Amino acid sequence: MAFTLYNAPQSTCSQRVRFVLNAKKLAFDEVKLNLLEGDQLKPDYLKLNPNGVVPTLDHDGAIVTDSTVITEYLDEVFPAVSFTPEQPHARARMRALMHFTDEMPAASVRVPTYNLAFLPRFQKMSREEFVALAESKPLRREFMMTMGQTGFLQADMDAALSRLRRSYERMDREIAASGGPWLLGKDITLADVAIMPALVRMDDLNMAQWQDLPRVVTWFDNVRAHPAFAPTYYPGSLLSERFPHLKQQARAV
Ligand SMILES: N[C@@H](CCC(=O)N[C@@H](CS)C(=O)NCC(=O)O)C(=O)O
Repeated sequence: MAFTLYNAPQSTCSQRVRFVLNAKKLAFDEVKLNLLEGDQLKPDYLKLNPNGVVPTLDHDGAIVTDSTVITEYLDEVFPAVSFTPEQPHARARMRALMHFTDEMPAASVRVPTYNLAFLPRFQKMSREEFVALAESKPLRREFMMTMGQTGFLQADMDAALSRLRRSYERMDREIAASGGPWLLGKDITLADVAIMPALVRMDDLNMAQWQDLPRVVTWFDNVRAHPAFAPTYYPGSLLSERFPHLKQQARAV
């Protein structure tokens, strides 16, 4: 049994999959793609993942894409350390939270990420180079063109931060309703794994806005204390390690 994970150290979607592999103690080879250099858009990689994004898992030749799908796949195939509740209704709630996460915090976190980390690189490109880059991205063409070479507008940034804030408030309500300490109660599930990287990213950008929500503060402490956390966030996994200017800059946003 062999796993190869095509991923990127700082990619939030990749971090979900690394967390589950590490928690299950499944050894895996990592192919690290340089997303800024466009490794994810090369023809050989597009054959594995036509969306041109990471992560992609190769399990003995079986290719699985999309981070939440990969984490569910791993939980089905290796259920010994389970992240999925037994009871069907609890499973449905877990999946609903995963959908919420992809729609709200995981999507919103891209706005500050791109504005703060990637924009300086895009600004150095000619218009033609930038448009060609945007057009080469199967999923993110319009996102890139909206950002343009001057960055997302303050209104876009404010909207993303508002959506993130509402996501923390939703977490708070879910933890309160389930009795915590995790979103669905006493056991960590894939719903917790799905939302984890968004909070880690915002904390890394010095933009954590959940300090007044003690249940979320405790949740964040717990996720960072989980044995799978440190091997997942190995050195080089935080954006601020690659772009040290970020911590300073974020304060000014
Ligand atoms: N829904 C996909 C989204 C994957 C995704 O957006 N990956 C980002 C990194 S977190 C990526 O590869 N971006 C490269 C690009 O936009 O060109 C998943 O969860 O796997």
